[in-house]
Amino acid sequence: MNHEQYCEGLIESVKRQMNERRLHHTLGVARTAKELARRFGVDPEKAEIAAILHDYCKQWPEEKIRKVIETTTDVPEDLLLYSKEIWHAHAGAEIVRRELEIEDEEILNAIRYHTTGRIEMSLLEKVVCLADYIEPGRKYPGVNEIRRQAVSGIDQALVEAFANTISFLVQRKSKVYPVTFLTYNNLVGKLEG
Ligand code: DGI
Ligand code: FE
Ligand code: FE
Repeated sequence: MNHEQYCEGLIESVKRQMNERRLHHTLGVARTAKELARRFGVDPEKAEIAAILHDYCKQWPEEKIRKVIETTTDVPEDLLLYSKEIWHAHAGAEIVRRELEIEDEEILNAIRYHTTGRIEMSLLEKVVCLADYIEPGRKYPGVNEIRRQAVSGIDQALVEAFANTISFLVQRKSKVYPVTFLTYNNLVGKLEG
């Protein structure tokens, strides 16, 4: 089986987990991740696989996602204290390991950290995270500035992206998962050199 056939199979599995709108987003992320991977010199096949799977359980019932997190040993203990919007990334990595036998740790980490980021993200993790922010279907205030930054560099673009998310959460007076701040600070530190 070649890469294209393998991806088609993954898309068939992904289709059963989500509505058409979420699938359309997923396919946009896959295309964008492949493009960014080529631009920034990471394995485009791994980027495509991680992107296809990145929101695998996003539309699963909350209780099912919580169960997965509670039965997985390497999920941060405080995750459940923060927005359920961030749970699907850690849970998704574990679920595709169990259900689709994805064993590549680089791919699993790209899924696991696509929402919150983490300190010292790999280039593959950055590519999937950024692709999620700027795929063609995304429309939110500030998205075009992130797309512009992506031309200069992936760290610049991610600083713009995390600044956007943090501002949005603070504006709503929502909690911010501390790792999101740490990721932002780490990237700003890299840019300041
Ligand atoms: O799954 P997607 O909608 O494609 O995108 P995502 O995985 O980046 O989900 C991000 C959502 O989670 C976004 O609407 C903001 C929300 N959120 C809530 N708390 C946090 C958070 N995002 C981050 N990065 N950190 C948080 O603490
Ligand atoms: Fe997501
Ligand atoms: Fe997404």
